[in-house]
Amino acid sequence: KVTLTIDNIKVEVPKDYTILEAAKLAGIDIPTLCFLKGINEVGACRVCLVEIEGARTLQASCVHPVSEGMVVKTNSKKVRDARKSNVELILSNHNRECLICDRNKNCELQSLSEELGIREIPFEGIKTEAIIDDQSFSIVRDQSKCILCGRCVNVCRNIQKIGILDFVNRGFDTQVAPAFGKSMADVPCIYCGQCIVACPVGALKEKDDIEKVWDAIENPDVHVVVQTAPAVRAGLGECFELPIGTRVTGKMVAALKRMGFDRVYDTNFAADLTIMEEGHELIDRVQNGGKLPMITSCSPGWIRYCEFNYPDFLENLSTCKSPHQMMGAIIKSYYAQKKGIDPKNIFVVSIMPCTSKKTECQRPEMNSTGYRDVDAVLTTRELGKMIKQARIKFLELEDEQFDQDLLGEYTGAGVIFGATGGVMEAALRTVAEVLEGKVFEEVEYTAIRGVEDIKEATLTLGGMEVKIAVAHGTANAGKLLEMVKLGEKQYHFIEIMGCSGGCVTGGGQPHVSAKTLMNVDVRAERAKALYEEDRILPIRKSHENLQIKKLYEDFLEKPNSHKAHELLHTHYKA
Ligand code: HC1
Ligand code: SF4
Repeated sequence: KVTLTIDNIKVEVPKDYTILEAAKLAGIDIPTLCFLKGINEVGACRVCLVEIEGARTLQASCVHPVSEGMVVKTNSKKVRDARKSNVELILSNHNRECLICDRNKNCELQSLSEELGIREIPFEGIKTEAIIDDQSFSIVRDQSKCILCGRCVNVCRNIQKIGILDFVNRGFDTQVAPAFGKSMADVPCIYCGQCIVACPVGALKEKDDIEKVWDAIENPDVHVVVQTAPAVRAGLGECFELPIGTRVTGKMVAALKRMGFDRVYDTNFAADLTIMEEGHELIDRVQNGGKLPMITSCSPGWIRYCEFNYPDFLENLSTCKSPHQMMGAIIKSYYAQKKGIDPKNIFVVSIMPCTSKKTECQRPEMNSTGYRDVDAVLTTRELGKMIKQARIKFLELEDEQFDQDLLGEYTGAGVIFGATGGVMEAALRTVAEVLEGKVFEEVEYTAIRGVEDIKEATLTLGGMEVKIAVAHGTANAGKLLEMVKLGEKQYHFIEIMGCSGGCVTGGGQPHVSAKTLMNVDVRAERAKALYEEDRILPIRKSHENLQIKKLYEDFLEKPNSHKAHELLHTHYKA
């Protein structure tokens, strides 16, 4: 430990701390901009400057280590002036159309310039060319708003181990972009959106599909069915200033009904359906010598990662489509039939915590009824905006229930899909009972919960040892697959999600400021909301969902039937 003095406060901290960390411990707030805990600690923006007694120049506190007896000032005139000039410099080459920016009132640069009292920009100069790349279905990049902080670069390179975005050119022409001037549509980007979540400003955002959905709602000839992903309920409240991890299922449903959707369903129903299909697929592969390990296929970011980087494992992927695509296919077949609605007049909207799903729903194979399974995907953030556009007082809404008929029931197993380990746990709840032929009281598989990088367990099911593993974030996925490839590890079943933490921290979830991220593990907080909902639901196993049973009886026959394959399964090709 070392002792130092910051703004006249003595503080004792571990000796590997930075000044920024020490200040935080002493309750002193130093502003930051490029800093993102554990992801981007590079001291590039020089906003977190502090004065150290005896040092000739001001130092970036996010990278400067503490030392014994150090005396630091975080708020001297010299510090304040330098900080202000640095932010003014950034602003001098920034597209300052804040009023019409996607991040208006939710921008770290905007808040910072307000806090620092910036009222004019002394050095007006030439601005970076406004290159807007909106070619992909998922992500829009606006160069004129980029502040070169490097947060997206490092999240993509180090957390996802993909490296799509990088600094290109030099000096004033420096940009953050894919290499060789390519569009994000033409590189092996998996559209996970983690770069969007990391961006402090409006340089990266999702492709906006809001108007398309308002138009469908407005059209009297179109029957608009909306479904919400498990993780949305754990994030949406943050758009309305509720604490991270507040579960807002009932208010979300109430809002969707007021917005004018004809039907409001939960993707959880289809998560239960996925478990029926995927669980039986696993049993079949294990018993009949199919390709193992079987790997989950619900995360489209992970699927793209596999297609680009591990094509040898494509046969290991479960052939199941992701739950929301299954839901779309069932809505345009079974539901359409039962309700007597022509599927050509049905428009399915998925509200997802994910930006990759915007691309997934456009994949050519996702149209097993002859119509798109899903017509539009909106992120949690976009739903938050629509609720505000509709001037709905979200916080005052009384809880309402999802529509109950046909596809309205869901179990706890479906809800936990949204957290890393959840799909695996949900599958085990069903597979264990099918293989053992008895009912288990205990349904919680805690070994595979939590945010550890790679989780493993060995279970005895039906007299057989079953080895399972769970990885989240593509860097961990790559690590796990390398071990499998080298024969160092053997498993029967693997769950992989493209984003660290699983869907709860998907690229479409509300932005959390770098300041908040210093104190909270958002992955764990949001996951709690899902485990809480699981615990209070009367049914917690997918195979006990009565409407799923009915769907098989009336329509699909049995898991992995010919019809189920036609509608709910696919094949991924390199
Ligand atoms: Fe997910 Fe899934 S859990 S992929 O994370 O399998 O997005 O929430 O909807 O489809 O159910 C996302 C979440 C989501 C699907 C389900
Ligand atoms: Fe990288 Fe994901 Fe962003 Fe693509 S979407 S650039 S893979 S972080």
